[in-house]
Amino acid sequence: MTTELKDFDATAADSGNRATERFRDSGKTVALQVPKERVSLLANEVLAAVYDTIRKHKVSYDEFNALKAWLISVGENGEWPLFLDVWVEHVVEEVSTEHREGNKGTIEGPYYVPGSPQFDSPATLPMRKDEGGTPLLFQGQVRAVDGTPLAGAHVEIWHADDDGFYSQFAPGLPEWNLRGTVLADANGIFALNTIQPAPYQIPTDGACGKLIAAAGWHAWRPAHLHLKVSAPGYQLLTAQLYFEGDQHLSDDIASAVKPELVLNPTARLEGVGNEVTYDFVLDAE
Ligand code: MBD
Ligand code: FE
Repeated sequence: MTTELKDFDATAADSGNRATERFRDSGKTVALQVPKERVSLLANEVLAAVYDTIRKHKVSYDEFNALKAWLISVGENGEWPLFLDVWVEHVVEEVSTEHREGNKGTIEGPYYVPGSPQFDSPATLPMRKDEGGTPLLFQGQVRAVDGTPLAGAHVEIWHADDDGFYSQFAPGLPEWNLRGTVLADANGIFALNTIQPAPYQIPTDGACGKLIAAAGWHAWRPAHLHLKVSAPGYQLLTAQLYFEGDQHLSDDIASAVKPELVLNPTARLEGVGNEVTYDFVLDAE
């Protein structure tokens, strides 16, 4: 599938609408059939929680109408993927991976694009000649829970640039900037060169930003690398890795930080920038 790179702006509505389009194209809703009993159970319980909140806090018509207007604008801005991934996905991730013995993962978020260019390890992610940010050598091994190295495992990585922008969701960036799939070697070892991303603020000029401002919250996520690590016969691991010392590790707006996911890069002995080693352990299917 090729992406039409239309002109667009760095607005919440533009990145939101692209995330919405991406989700529609993702195939995640194909053949999706939630049984009637389950829909009824979940819808009733969610509504019951809403009724409880309304009664407990005596919600007024003004507040009800503010909510209605806001929900309408979430859709108009294409921000349902952003809203759900920031405020809901982390609990779905928690319950769906609770039995794993391998690596902790975390949420995918709204800016994944499948089909990134593939490179044999060691690799350098596609980036601009003058890409900002501290160079980072990220390396490690992909193994099974029993320690078997997973030859040829795929380490798919995507992240924001030094200004906090994701390619294909912000204007003016090369299509696959800072996105790539690195193939581990026969020993499951991978190494890739990229840059350390900057802390990331979710778009503030759309509906999600409006909620954040109206509630007096902040819009920050700690700087992060997104990853999908996979090998045939093993469960796909979707993860993010963060950086020690980041000021938003303890108050991520998306509640997606786990202590096991924090990197501590050190200055490279040879070459410029930092390096860090992190191994991935996958559960069998
Ligand atoms: C991101 O980059 C992200 O990772 C999440 C979860 C939500 C919004 C933007
Ligand atoms: Fe992200």
